[in-house]
Amino acid sequence: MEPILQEIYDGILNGESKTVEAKVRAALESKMSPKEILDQSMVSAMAEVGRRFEIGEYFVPEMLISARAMQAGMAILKPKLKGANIAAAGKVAVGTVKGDLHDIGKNLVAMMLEGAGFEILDLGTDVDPEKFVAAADRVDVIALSALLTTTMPNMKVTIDALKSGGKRDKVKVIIGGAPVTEAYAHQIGADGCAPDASRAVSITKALLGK
Ligand code: B1M
Repeated sequence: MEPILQEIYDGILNGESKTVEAKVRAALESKMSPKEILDQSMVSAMAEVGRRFEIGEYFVPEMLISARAMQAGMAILKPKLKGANIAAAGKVAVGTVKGDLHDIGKNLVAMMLEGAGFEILDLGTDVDPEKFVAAADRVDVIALSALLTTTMPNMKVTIDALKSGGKRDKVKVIIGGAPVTEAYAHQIGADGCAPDASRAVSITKALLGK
C-alpha cells in the first residue's frame, strides 16, 4: 500500500480524525483519485475495525472513534465525488432502517449516488418505516441500509409498510449492507440489492432505465 494510504488506514484504526483529514487532503493533492483513497485505505480500515471488534481487541468506544475518523475523511472526499453530472438523474431517499445506527455505508451510498447526478433525500439512521412511506411520493427510489442481522427484518417491515400504504408501486426499492443478500432481497420483494456503493449506483440507474 502507498505510504499515504497506509497513514490514512492507520489513522482510522487509531481514531485520529485530524490525521485522517490531513492525509486525505494530501492524498488528493498528490492526484490520487477519491475512489482509490476510499477503496484502498478507508473501507478496508473499517473492515479491520470490525475484525478487531469480533476478536475482542476493540470495543464499542474504539469502533465509534474509528467511525468518526472515517466520517471526517469522507467529508473531505465528498465534494470530489460530486462529479459534473448536474442534471438530476432521479431522486433517491436513503436511510438506515429502524433500530440501526450505522451510517457510514449509507452515507457512502448517498455520496456516490449524488456524484452520479441523483438528488438525495437523506432520512438518516434508525428510520421508522412510516418515514420511508411518507417520502415515497417525493422520490423515484428508496434505498434501505442495514448492518445488523437483528435490524435486517425491518427492511421487510418497511417494504410491507409501503405496500399497505399503497406506495409500493410508486417507487423502486433497493437494499444493501453487510448482512444483506440477493436471495434476501428477492424474498422480501425488493427490486435490487447492492453489495457496495458503486453497485448501488449502477443498479439504481438500471432500475430507472438510465
Ligand atoms: Co457496529 N456492528 N454495532 N458499530 N459495526 C458491525 C456491523 C458488526 C459486523 C461488528 C462485528 O461484530 N464484526 C456487528 C454486527 C453483527 C451482526 O449483526 N451480525 C456490529 C454490532 C454487533 C454492533 C452493536 C450491536 C455493538 C454493541 O453495542 N454491542 C451496536 C449496534 C448499534 C445499533 O445500530 N443499534 C454497534 C454500534 C456501532 C458503532 C455506533 C460503534 C459504529 C457505527 C458508527 C456509525 O456508523 N456512525 C459501529 C461500526 C463502525 C461497525 C463496523 C466496525 C464498521 C461498519 C462500517 O461503517 N463499515 C462493523 C463491522 C464491519 O462492517 N466489518 C460493525 C464501513 C462501511 C463503508 O461499510 O457499512 O458495510 P458498510 O457499507 C458498505 C456495504 O455494506 C454497502 O456499501 C458500503 C460500501 O460500499 N452498503 C450498501 C451499505 N448500505 C447499503 C445500502 C445500499 C447499497 C449498499 O443500497 C440501499
